Amino acid sequence: MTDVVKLERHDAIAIVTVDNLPVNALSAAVRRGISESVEQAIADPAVKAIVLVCAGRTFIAGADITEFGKPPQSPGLGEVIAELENSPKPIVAAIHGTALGGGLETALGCHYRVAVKDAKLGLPEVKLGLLPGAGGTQRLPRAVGPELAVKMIVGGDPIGAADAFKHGLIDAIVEDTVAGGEAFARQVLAEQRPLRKLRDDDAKLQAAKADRAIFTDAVAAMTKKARGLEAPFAAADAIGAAIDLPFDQGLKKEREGFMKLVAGEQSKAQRYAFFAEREAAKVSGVPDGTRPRPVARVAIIGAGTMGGGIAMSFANAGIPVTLIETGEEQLQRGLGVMRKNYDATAARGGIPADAPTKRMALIAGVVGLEHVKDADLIIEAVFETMAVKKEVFTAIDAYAKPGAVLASNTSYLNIDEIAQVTRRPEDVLGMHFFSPANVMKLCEIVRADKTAPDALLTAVAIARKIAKVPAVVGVCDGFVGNRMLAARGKQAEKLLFEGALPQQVDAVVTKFGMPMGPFAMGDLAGLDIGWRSRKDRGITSEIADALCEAGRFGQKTGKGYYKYEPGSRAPLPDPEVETLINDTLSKLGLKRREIFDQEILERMMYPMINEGARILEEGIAARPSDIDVIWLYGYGWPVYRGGPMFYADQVGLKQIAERLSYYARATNDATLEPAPLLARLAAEGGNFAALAKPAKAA
Ligand code: 3H9
Repeated sequence: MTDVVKLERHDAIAIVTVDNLPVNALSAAVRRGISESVEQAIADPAVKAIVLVCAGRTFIAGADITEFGKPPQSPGLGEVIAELENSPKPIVAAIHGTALGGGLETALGCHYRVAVKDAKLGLPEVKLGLLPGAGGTQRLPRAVGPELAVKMIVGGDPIGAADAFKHGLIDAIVEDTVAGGEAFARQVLAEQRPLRKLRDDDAKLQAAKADRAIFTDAVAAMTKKARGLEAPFAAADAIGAAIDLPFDQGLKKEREGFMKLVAGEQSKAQRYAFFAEREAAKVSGVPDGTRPRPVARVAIIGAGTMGGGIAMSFANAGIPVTLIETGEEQLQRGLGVMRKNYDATAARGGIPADAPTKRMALIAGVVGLEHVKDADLIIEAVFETMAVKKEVFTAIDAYAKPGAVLASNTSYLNIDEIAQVTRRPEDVLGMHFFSPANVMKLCEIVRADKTAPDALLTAVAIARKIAKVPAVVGVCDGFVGNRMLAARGKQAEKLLFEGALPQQVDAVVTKFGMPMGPFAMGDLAGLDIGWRSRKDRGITSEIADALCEAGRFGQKTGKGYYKYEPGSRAPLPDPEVETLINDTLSKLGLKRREIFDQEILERMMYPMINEGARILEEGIAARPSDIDVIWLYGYGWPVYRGGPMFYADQVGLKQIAERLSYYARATNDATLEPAPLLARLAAEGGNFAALAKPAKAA
């Protein structure tokens, strides 16, 4: 019919195949193709039933996200779905891969759905700051009941075929989409008519109509973590309309909600983040045809918090790990912590009951660095000093097999220097995981001077395989994330000397959407670490030093910038800290001034953005979007604000440059002057987005 949709006939069964790689997104051509094919099949007297299938790796994975924000093209998806639903001949959607968003909505417009056993079905629109806009909020509750519909639509996670079958979302599990779909279609030919249209089937809504708490409780549970986000609440409203209103009115309500969200700032940021994440996996400056090296076994050195978390990430992906410690006691302690973590997750229902044993079985704990010899990738996660790292890398070099990739999990040390102690610097790079490493999704992949392209791609590929989001960065102190964080930390500290209190600074940062402010974060990490390092370097920071001298090391001592009730991690403002700050300032002859929240916000965010600009200038990050990915996945930057560089473009670079210059003068701090790149873009009326360089696919 068209290039992207084909129509064939197998006797009485018409097969409509969508073939729009890579994920069969519903572009205008696909919508037109489905509509025309179905029309033709209906008109053909020899056709008695229609099967809708997809070529390639997946059923339709949704609307074409790149079309959002552009003028709409006919036919709209809603119209196509109505055509399917109103077809006088039964239509069977046969699903493999992932039927997502508009893809599942298309399937919900069909009279029957079948799927292969590893298929997944979901409405993930909330993750793009949207709600399902082609009837999903009205048909899914009618297919599976409002409770599960809320879970799937407001939460955005897909379900597997077995669950889908159990809850009536699909009618059968088949071996193969075309053969299985066709066989199913023949089977239902003789079934009683009229055909079932989900729009007319209110049976599963009755319980929630009688007792609205079924719906509101489900919404409350699913929106608990939706702070600051608009889409989950709008999606819940649309599902509520399915319960309260006739189908067509519910559909209208859904449409209004969708149109509002798709035009809004949040969805724009979330769609940007979706593509930024995929872009980050494409590495620039790698010759065409470079392939990652195979990785069958990984060795991790160090069974502490980081090493253990990294080992769990590999075991979670089914990759065998050799976990190496220097002594039996440390090893057993590390393995014990991992087992406890797994058990706790299983007890919460986060993983199947047998998963802890299965995953621990993939982790072989051993003592002695010689055990790295079988590994294709070795990740060092030992104490953060250069001397220790060098010692460990010298030993790895002695034992590792040729071609193994040697990675350090350092969060700031110079990888070039580490690589120099080996005879194979081309195999050395950084893989900087974030704590807790089994939870946090970011992995900064640090490309050193001599890192070979295929070693780099190996790290990127394996990071994706263990469900991390990789971002390639260059060597500098703190790499991208921690270097920008340090720029923010410096301002946070200065604000205390000028009159702000920790809770005021933190409140501005959390109101912006970050999970924690800098002072609560300091308390969590432990203030004694910075204190010791300042002492070593002969540096003072009078307020932080005074806190440590008073034994206030943060959460671990129940007191830091805040106080903590026993057993609680909730930071409580402490009048003693205010007194301590006042005393320190009077000793230094400083006076507190009133500082408004807007100043705090600007001084928390703009210096970070400025540092981001320097990072781009120096080529430490290849693209502004890579920096955004690092903040989204490593530091909990709110996805609806896209990331610091995206946010900067929204505020306007001219405004940011002006404010930075102002603060440079007002606080006598030349480091706040706009970086040359930022100053240039601001003067030209430019933005970071325009700098995005296309990369070659990894
Ligand atoms: C929606 O449906 C709204 C409707 O309710 C209402 C309409 C009125 N569009 O992720 P991958 C690209 S909203 C355009 O690396 P995987 C992606 O950018 C949509 N492009 O593969 C990448 O391009 P490139 C609801 C898309 O195997 C390539 O495909 N649906 C789309 O790891 C491969 O992607 C969703 O939110 C798209 N919809 O994962 C699903 N999807 O190679 C979004 C992907 O140039 N998609 N691309 O970098 C996904 O979750 C994953 O892509 C999927 C495959 C699980 C499907």
